[in-house]
Amino acid sequence: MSDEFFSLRMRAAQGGKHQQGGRHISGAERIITEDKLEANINSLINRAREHSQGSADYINLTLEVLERANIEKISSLPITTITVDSYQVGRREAKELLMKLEIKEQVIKQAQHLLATGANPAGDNMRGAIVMDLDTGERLEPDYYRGLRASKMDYTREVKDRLINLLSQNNLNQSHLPEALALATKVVSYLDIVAELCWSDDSNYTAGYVASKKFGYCRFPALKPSGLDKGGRVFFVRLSTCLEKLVTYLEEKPVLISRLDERITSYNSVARFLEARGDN
Ligand code: PML
Ligand code: MG
Repeated sequence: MSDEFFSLRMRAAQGGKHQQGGRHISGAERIITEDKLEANINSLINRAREHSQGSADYINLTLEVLERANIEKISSLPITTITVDSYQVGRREAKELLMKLEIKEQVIKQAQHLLATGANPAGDNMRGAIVMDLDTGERLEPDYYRGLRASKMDYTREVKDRLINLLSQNNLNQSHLPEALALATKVVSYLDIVAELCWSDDSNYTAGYVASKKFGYCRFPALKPSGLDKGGRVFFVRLSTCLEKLVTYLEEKPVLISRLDERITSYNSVARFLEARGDN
């Protein structure tokens, strides 16, 4: 058996292919060795067929051998929970944190409005992320249905096991959170991406986060009301960025999280979090 790494990707939809109007159900990214392929392929198919968003009738699995020398190894972001007792407070607190990253208030409001109402032209969720100029709020993603999909990121097996242990010791979610953390870690490691705002499009999962190099992965248990399936991601970028390079990095560059940042903290407001860091 070889010790090559494979990128395994799953994208699933209901009502036909994504490009033909099928509704996006689920997506996942793995970077794994050959001995783990079969188990992961089976579990991703099951996930697409038994998803809380519905059972997929279109499942696309892509398998690609990666060149070892091309895999970038990085450390995970530290995790902070800002405890909020409603999604309204969550959105206000998330806005506060994004403003600390020098994103204009009006731009943040626009981003939150798009996620809350459905950012594609039909008023539904996009398949990938919005790319937004942090000064003007201009949307830079070429296709408002597809958006930009960060791809080819995962943890080494050892880091994934330790992360799951750490999350379980801290009573944190062990399914949505690790995948969101891997994506956010890859996304904000890009120089010109200052922050990512996300909340889940899963109707029974209300959590979301603001990720940045500066503050790490800051999660908010509520960023949307329960029962609603409107959600998605916004990457805030500097306009000076070369969009083509950014797209190539996010979609093509394999990133393996090979170091775990074990810091896990919790605060009852962004102000407290900033105060503890000496950032207020
Ligand atoms: C998703 O469901 O795709 C995004 C989940 C974001 C929040 C994860 C968490 O930190 O609990
Ligand atoms: Mg989801």
